[in-house]
Amino acid sequence: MQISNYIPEVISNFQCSAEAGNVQPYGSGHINDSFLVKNKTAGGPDYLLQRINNSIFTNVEALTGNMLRVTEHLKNKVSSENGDPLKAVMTLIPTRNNQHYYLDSGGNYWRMFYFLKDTRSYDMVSTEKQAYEGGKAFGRFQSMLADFPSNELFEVLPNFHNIEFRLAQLKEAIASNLAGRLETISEELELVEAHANAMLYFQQPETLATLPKRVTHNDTKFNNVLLDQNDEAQCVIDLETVMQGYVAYDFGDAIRTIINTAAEDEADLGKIQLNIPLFRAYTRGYLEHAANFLTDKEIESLVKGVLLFPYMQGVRFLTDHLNGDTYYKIKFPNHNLQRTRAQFQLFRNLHEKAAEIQQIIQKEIGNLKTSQEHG
Ligand code: GN1
Ligand code: MG
Repeated sequence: MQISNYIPEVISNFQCSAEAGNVQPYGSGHINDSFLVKNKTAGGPDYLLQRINNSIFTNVEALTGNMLRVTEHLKNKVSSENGDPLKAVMTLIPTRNNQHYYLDSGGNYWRMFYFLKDTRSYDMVSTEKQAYEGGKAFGRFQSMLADFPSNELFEVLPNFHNIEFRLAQLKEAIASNLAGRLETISEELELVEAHANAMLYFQQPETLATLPKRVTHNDTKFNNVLLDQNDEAQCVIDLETVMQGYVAYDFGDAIRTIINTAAEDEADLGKIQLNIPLFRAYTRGYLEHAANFLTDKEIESLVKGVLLFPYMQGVRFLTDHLNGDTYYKIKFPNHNLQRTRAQFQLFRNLHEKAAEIQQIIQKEIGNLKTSQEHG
């Protein structure tokens, strides 16, 4: 049976007044299926319905528990600052049994949120204002969660951002060569090999001993921030991978989309360049909210995240390509290979400019300190 056939059953089991006949696919996620569901009554709230990919997110119960705790914490913070928690934070809709996910008769897991109207998300950033607002959104997100006991969060996807683990997965994929695609990727494997050791920063004992673990979002692509009609930050979405992590993970994964002048899967590698003004604007917005809790060691680590994320994303896409495209949704044959090449091109560019990137971060920190002293 097609997924959409379950939707009437699913909708009738959430505490909502959704119109089962008015459902459309929504968004550009690589893992879950999202739908926009309209309210039965004009003017009533619409809903975002998601089918959770249960082969990746195997413990939906614990994942939902994380989401509930995190959104409640964020909502309290927003309320105490006189903001509107319904606009600034995603709201999970309960089921008729007062759960926050629903298991349908076909074995699919679903969750539902209020749809935040008059907002937009961008796969690519085009203005400095958008980049700055994105930085503010994720900086604020981390800072509001800085007092949350991160060790109490369930580890939804163990080793999610552990590059040693990702490289081991790649090695396995090479050994099995399930899809028979090994011959065509020797250039990519050369790049992986050449930089593997330098990428182990976050796995080194010295780093582990000195870098604090915090609550991190772990999927800070720019399209996971909703901006309002004036392109101002409104809400951070896609909270399913919120876990304990390093702040540089979120910074690096965000920069992966912000600094790139092309799409994540751009086929024409010549179009993949670095937009430094957008990087600077994001960094400024981020640090304005995060600098007050970051340690010097964390600030130093940010550039490591910037290099790691396109590299690791490329490794993950390449692994999936070798395995026959079983993890990420693809739109055409060899899509994962095209994504890999685009991410590795971005990595090459960033690697060349790492010193400049580092200087910009330092300069923005310096500016912030000066303006605080004078303000
Ligand atoms: C996946 O589905 P989406 O777009 O939210 C992936 C992220 C990757 C991203 C690459 C659970 O996120 O880790 O960075 O694709 N999510 C998971 O675009 O693997
Ligand atoms: Mg995601």
